[in-house]
Amino acid sequence: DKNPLKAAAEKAADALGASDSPEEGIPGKPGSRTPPVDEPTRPQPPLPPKPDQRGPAPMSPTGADTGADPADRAQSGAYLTTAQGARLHDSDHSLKAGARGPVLLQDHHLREKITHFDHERIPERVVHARGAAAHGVFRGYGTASGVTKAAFLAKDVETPVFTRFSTVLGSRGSSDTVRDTRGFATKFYTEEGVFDLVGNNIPVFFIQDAIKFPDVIHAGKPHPDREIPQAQSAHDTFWDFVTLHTEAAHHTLWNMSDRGIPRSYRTMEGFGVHTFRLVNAEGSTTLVKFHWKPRLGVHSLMWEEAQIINGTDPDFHRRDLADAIEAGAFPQWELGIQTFPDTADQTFEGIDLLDPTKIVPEELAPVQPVGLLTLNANPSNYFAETEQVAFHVGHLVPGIDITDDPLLAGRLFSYLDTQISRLGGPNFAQLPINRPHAPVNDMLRDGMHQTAVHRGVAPYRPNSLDGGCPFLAGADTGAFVETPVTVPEASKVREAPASFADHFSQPRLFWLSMTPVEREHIIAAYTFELSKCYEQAVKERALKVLANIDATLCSEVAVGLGLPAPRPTVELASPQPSPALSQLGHSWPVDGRIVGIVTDADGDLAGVRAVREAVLDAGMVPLVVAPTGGVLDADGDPVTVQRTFANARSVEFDALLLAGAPGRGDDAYGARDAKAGGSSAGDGAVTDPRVLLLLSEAYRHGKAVGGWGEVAAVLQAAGASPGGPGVVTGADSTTVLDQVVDLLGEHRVWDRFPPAV
Ligand code: HDE
Repeated sequence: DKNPLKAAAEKAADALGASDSPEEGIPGKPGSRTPPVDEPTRPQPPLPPKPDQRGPAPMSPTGADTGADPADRAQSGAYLTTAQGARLHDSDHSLKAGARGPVLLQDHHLREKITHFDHERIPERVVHARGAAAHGVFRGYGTASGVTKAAFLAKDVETPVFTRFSTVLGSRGSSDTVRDTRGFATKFYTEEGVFDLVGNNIPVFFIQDAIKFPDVIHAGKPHPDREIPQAQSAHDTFWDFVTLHTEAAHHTLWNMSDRGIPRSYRTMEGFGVHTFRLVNAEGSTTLVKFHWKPRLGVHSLMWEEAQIINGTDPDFHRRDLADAIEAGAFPQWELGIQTFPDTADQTFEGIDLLDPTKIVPEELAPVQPVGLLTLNANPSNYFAETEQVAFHVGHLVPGIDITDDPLLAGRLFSYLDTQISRLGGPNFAQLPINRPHAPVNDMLRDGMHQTAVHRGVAPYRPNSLDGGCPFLAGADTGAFVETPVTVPEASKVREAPASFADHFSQPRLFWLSMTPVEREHIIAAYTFELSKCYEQAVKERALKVLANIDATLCSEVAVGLGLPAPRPTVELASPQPSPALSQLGHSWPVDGRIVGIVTDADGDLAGVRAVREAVLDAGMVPLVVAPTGGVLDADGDPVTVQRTFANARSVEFDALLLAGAPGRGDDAYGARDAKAGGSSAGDGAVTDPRVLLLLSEAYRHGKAVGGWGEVAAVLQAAGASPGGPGVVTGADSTTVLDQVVDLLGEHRVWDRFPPAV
């Protein structure tokens, strides 16, 4: 009856190289043994091997068993072959006229190998190029049956899904922790066809009309002359656009808030952004907004942390998602809907539901849970799945329909269009990751990369040659029938409705809903980004926009830029704040959080062992950090080291604990091993500067730090005074940990940042 949380944490620990047993280590990780390599023996094994003779599936990078069935491998047979299946006897040397002679054109294998390689890349997505994805299941609670007939929501059923997270602006190889919006796209393989919920982690968008999409993306992408900066909004063209288009103020404010730098994909909310129209079995309609609520709470990075991670681990989010799933700590989100009556004016409490720059505060329309998403399997092949998956807001199933949001209208066109060029033709729905799980019987034929062998002679309707097949369904036999919405009589115009002109009341609502520390982060983000702009006019215009949101926000950013704060040009609204918009004030599960335990050979290793076990018991991951790799076994009971002072950086840890050293001499934490020399810890002891950096960064980033035994002087030297907010000390390692667990539940030690504005 093992604690399941502990079991998951132990797996996570193994995956991160935190195994305490040198025998069970991970290749390439400290304390690991190298697994035996199956050298090909001569003579070669007989062909063809039965699937169960092929040996285990390849190990994953973290060494965990992927559970993949070796029989599922795309490749089969024991021998290397050409693409045509002819066995090869050499793939390392070109065919030449003599060992030093010219290479012969007749070398088919050489030409095939290089030609295929030359065409391995496909165009990256024009936006959302960098992503990471996972398979999973969605369990409908059956609570939505009153508003929709879509079976995966209306019934208590399980639907397979594939979810891809992404940044928007960066190229495929850019860093994960840049300040940007994140995509959150989920493909539901329902029994009634594919439904895609193609959302973001920010509930509003920069623009109100899709015709502006090329403009906003051209402005956000790197400058066309030098193609810099990569994956950043901190540059002139972005700020030029968002200050000339004040409808962008709301989304920009979310980007400048902590939402722009999530801690993990697992701690992001997701939003469908547009208002959708649900249809129930009786044909009644309800307007809705979709929300994903993460089980681990909404949690963000600190800006400095994000910048350090960009250098130390640009794959931070991708790695976090894959490691968590591999360890069995499956990320979960609850899907919820805000519902609104489908009235002729399509507004709710005065908020225009067709305006994608507006939210409806949860306090006015609560988010009602309708199902649970669990991501439980990593892709087996990045290209085949994560890169080739094709989402589309137009992939709808009966019971879910669209509204007239003009942004949504353009998206309904764009996704299929872009995929035809990105995936090289119109047949990408046949790729395994895109194939519906419902039967497909279309009349689409031929085209590039057609892999189906269609039968029959009459791909047209009606026909008399193929027995009249296939037949048409009606609403009663599961057809998608468009809701017969009345379209008002109107003239053709290129205009926006008057309500779309309110650009400032909701940014103000967001600002007023933030806590003081969240506001400080927003001010710092605007100041940083605008200070990266060269054009004075852009900075001045940005301050004018901020003046229309809030006077303090504007004046604080103006101080940072060394510019005068302008006066507002609109009357500032007084909206009721929405506490649901703030990330603070909640306590969340701590599973999967990473606790660093810093020690050296003189440290209290019994205490290290005890706290390691207690961290695992709490469902978290312990990582022992010491001067060098290997094992510490001063007392004959070895402790495996997972990180060294040379490769550890504070950003990997959610909390840091120092192991005290009974009877330690003047050298604390391996100072004698540090070539760079040490710093005085105040009592004559010398501490390795890398330990001080670990601690001071963790402290600055609002993380719980502490230790047990004689650690006060080292903490003090790192600027983390014992007894200060979130600095926990005591005699016993596990008692200290108990307090750290409480602090971790709140994500950060917010008390460390007293209000300044
Ligand atoms: Fe997208 N968007 N978008 N978008 N979008 C794409 O489709 C587009 C918008 C979103 O992981 C593209 O296959 C237009 C809002 C996500 O594969 C493209 C407009 C929201 C992803 C496209 C928008 C999104 C995309 C690029 C303005 C949140 C990544 C590659 C009208 C609700 C999906 C592709 C994945 C990708 C067009 C605005 C979310 C070009 C024209 C608003 C999560 O078709």
